[in-house]
Amino acid sequence: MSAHRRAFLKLLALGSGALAACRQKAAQLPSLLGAPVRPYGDRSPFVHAVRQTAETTRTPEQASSLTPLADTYGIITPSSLHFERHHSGVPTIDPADHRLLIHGLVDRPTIFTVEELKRLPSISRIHFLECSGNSGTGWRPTPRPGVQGTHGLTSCSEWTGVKLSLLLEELGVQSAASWILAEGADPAKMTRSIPIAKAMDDAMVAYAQNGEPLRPEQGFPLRLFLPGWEGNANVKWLRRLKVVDQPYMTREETSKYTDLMPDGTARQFTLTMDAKSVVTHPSGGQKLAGPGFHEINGLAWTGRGSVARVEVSTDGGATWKDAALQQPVLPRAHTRFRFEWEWDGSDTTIASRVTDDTGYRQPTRAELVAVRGLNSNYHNNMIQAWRVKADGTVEYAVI
Ligand SMILES: Nc1nc2c(c(=O)[nH]1)N[C@H]1C(S)=C(S)[C@@H](COP(=O)(O)O)O[C@H]1N2
Ligand SMILES: [Mo]
Repeated sequence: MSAHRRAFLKLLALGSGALAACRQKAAQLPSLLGAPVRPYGDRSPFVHAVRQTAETTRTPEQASSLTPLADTYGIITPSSLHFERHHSGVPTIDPADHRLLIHGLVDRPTIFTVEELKRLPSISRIHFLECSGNSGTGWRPTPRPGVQGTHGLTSCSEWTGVKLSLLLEELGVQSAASWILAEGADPAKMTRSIPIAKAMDDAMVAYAQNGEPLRPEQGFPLRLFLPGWEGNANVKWLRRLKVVDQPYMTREETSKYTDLMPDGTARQFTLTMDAKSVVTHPSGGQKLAGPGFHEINGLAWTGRGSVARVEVSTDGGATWKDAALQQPVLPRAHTRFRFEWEWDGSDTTIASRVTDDTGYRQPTRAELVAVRGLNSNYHNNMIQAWRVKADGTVEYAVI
């Protein structure tokens, strides 16, 4: 008999006393009318999960907040819980006043209003967005209490906008063009250089997220969206795209968002996010009610394509078994995995590892450090483990 079937039979074995108590409770349900309709929805007052502010956040320049991954379900992150990272606060932009200038090595430099962009053919795609600083905790010895702290700088939404290739084709890209400088309208005027190949492939100028206009935190009214690429390059409050013939070596691609290698050189323009997975339940800070059936589940994603396989270990990495992948499994999107587990109540360590459809498998911390050393801040995709102690409490662990 399967573990979950046994757990279910235990639930069914309720005594008749419990059934009578349940009927009595039903009879006492209030008969007064409920609350009226609301013009804009809010969640139940009994639901409390919130974005946590990262501990480094002291000023608007350092601001970031983390998605409560342990309290989200499926693959879509509610817009209200999408992680945030901004370098100079969230600007308030009236879309009627906002413009997008596309200039440089194009035949017809053009200024678009938001309304003009919305009149063009649109596309909608479900994709994750991940800061390359996500799970950077793995580089340092300080453990974090839970998965929100270790992995909360990733979220997944349906994004709607205009394909950047459509705009560039209409404007006529000149043959010398090889990069695009993207600039935001926030006080930081954040800028990144983007290879033209990405712009002509799947990049989009997004104006909507999860069925409504972008949230101000996510770049209202326009953001550059680069599926599978590090969060930083997805310039928010997008106001300018300059088509150029070289990378501009901006602050965000020189002193930041580069990783120092053991030989003293730095990895630069590491734009694609490597495959990563993490168990969100049970995870650090949670407490299991007791031995018996528990569903282990979590998220896996890769910037290089789709998740092909997720394996789970319940013995500290000694053995691995395949997890089930929840459909749909979409390219460059969060993928939910599930694994049925019968916990015998002993102290053990659980973890997940993903393999993507390029054949690349998520490394252990030792495998990652052997290649990258310990001077990096970004792009840590090591296997994250959780120790389940005999009393049911769950803690950060490394295997
Ligand atoms: N204009 C602008 N774009 C920006 C930023 C910013 O501060 N200003 N932050 C970047 C960083 S570091 C990340 S990780 C993502 C975060 O996007 P989000 O806040 O929508 O999650 O936006 C990127 N785009
Ligand atoms: Mo970021």
